[in-house]
Amino acid sequence: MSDAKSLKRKAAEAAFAELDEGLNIGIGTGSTAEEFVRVLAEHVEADFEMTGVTTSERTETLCRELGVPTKTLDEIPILDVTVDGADEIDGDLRLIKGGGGALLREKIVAFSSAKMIVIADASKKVETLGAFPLPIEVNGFGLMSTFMAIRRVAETLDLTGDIVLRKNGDQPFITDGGHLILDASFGRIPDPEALSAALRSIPGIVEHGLFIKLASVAILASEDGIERLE
Ligand code: ABF
Repeated sequence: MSDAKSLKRKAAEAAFAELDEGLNIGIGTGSTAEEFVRVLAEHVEADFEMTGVTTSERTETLCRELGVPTKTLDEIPILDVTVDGADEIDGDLRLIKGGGGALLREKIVAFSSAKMIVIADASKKVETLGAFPLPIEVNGFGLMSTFMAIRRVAETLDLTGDIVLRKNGDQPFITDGGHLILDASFGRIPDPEALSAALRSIPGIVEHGLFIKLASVAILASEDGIERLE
């Protein structure tokens, strides 16, 4: 197992160790969340009881392949816990998510959960959010107008930088919900709450990748061991 993969596995195992049997668990997206699915699958095979609600078609497919039982969020609208990865995590447990393109379902599932455990390798911890481009999921209708509105509201917060349409090869990347993603390279986001509120005022934005007051715990794995933030 590569070093990076083994750190993800370590974080996933530490998150699993915090779970009781019989829970309804939101399951995130991305390579770290996939390690968590693998850990779950091993325990399910040994008769550990749980039900998962996945945050993407990609995670749903992996759960099916590995025999992790899932239901839809409509079948289980309130979850005990969600375990998911992140692109950046700051000291106040504010996150940037959406690098994997699943931010809308991830946010809906996290919001529907009593608790959100973030798992990551320690390199995801940052002083200030923003080095990772902020993913913003937008409706295809009026794309240019939404793009310009994002620029405008960002400038009122002194945030500048490239905003680009995410591509999949030479085609626009399409989310599981059928939307597009704009990746905004602001560099530093000193006031994530203000940016979140400003983006929320733009009708063409479906959701953005700032997760604020959603994570309860972050489990960060490094060569030195596990750091737990809460
Ligand atoms: C999901 O996967 C996303 O919100 C985040 O963008 C990404 C992290 O991916 P990885 O675990 O592969 O670094 O959690």
